[in-house]
Amino acid sequence: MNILLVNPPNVGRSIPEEEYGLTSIKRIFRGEPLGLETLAGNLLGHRVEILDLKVEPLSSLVPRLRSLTPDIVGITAMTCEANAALAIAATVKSTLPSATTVIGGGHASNDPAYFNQEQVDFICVGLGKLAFRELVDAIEQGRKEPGVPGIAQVVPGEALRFEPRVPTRRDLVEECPPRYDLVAKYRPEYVLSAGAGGGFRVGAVVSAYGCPYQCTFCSIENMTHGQYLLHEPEIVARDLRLLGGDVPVVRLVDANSFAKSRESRLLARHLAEQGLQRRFIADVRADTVVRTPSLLAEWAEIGLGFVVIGFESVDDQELRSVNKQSTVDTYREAIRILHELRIKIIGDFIISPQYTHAEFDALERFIEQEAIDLPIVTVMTPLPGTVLHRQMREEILVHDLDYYTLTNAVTPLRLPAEGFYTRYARLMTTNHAQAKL
Ligand code: B12
Ligand code: SF4
Repeated sequence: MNILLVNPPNVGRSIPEEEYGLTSIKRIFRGEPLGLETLAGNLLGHRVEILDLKVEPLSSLVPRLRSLTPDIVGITAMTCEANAALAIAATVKSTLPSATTVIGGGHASNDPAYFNQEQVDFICVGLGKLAFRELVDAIEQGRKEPGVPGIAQVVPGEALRFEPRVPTRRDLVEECPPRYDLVAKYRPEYVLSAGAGGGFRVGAVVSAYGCPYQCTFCSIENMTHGQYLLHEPEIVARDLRLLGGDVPVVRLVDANSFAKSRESRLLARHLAEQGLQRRFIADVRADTVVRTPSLLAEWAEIGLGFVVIGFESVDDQELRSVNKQSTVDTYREAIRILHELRIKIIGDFIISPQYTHAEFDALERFIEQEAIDLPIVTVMTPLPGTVLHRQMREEILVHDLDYYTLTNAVTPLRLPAEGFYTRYARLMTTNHAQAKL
């Protein structure tokens, strides 16, 4: 069968970018759609193409549909891309009415019912590498009701029913690598760039899926039913080799890298033995750094150059309220260790729409005093499917998912909108201009 996998455009509304002069966010990270490359890896025997609409114009969709005439079109989507994914599915149906449309990814895994609409045929809830393959096989065999765990069949107007899929190592189908070759022509566009530091080509590799923690705002838990699944070191090494030596920076796109210290040490040693040093970026918790500084040191030796740390807040009470299971003291210690190891820090912070000038001041002070190399500040957003969403449901003022780019207040502000967004835009613009990566 012919299968087209589509990455939606870089969409979404952003009030600080549209109205308050913020321009730096979308420039910093551009990345490959590894989820789609991963699905493609387990579709041997089919003709598979990837259309990355974050690189190509949206107008390329219809010509590509006409030239490939796919039997199945798979679309990935985060929450802010949910409406874009629905629009793409509608275009597929109007261009090729017989094609089957499947939506998967972050939003589908957290709020599958959102896609229970007529232009969609199936929704993949959670990891899709094995589930999608099983669905494709069922479609090829002409089964009307595929009954694949983790795949919901759309019935508009009725409640969505499907058997959940709790993933195991089997779902990783480790023997089939991601199809990096399918995005080879886009590779020069996948860059990390910030401030005075210039840009680097960046590639993506997974070493772990899911996360053992449950921060209330985070949508990762539903991707894996709370499981934390690791790839074998040989698999990570294979994927690094396939990605190629001409991609100097590799982002481990795990939600939480190094959460199992023994396994992470074995991985570092295996990569060192194989001569697979790269400039790595990894998302690491601050308490992991404090608990196992020697692990970070081993990774620094094989090239760990940047860590992304979800600090979220610089106030212990706020950290407790989102179940972060960490403290500001731990943050300061982690930062000290990382500075000593010369590992650069990309710090994720979440500001609450309830912030006043005092909280903005405290955050600015922390970022400056602790010399965070690149702060990324987002606005607390109750993403559908998360605990935070259940807690704040009644307070949500903006329901249009186009605004769920994490840069807008979708719940009430305490400061006047102009004051809030002006400070937010200033915080990001100043820090990004000074960033050196
Ligand atoms: C790399 C990345 C990006 C990249 C590229 C992503 C891309 N598709 O092109 C870039 C830098 C562009 C990006 C941008 C943003 N991102 Co981002 N990103 C990630 C990150 C770190 C890794 C994603 C990844 O590659 N995972 C590895 C692959 C293998 O897994 P996967 O994509 O989940 O795919 C599997 C399943 O989901 C499923 N699946 C996925 N798609 C499909 C499709 C079908 C048909 C099927 C059957 C199955 C399926 O099967 C796959 C294989 O098992 C995640 C965090 C994380 N660790 O997940 C955040 C994450 C996805 N991003 C997030 C956010 C918020 C954003 C931004 C809004 C940030 C911002 N404020 O600018 C923007 C939005 C872009 C836009 N449209 O404007 C959130 C999404 C939360 C949500 N529910 O919406 C995440 C979860 C991080 C977080 N903070 O919580 N991002
Ligand atoms: S925010 Fe980070 S530590 Fe918390 S649940 Fe999500 S991935 Fe895990």
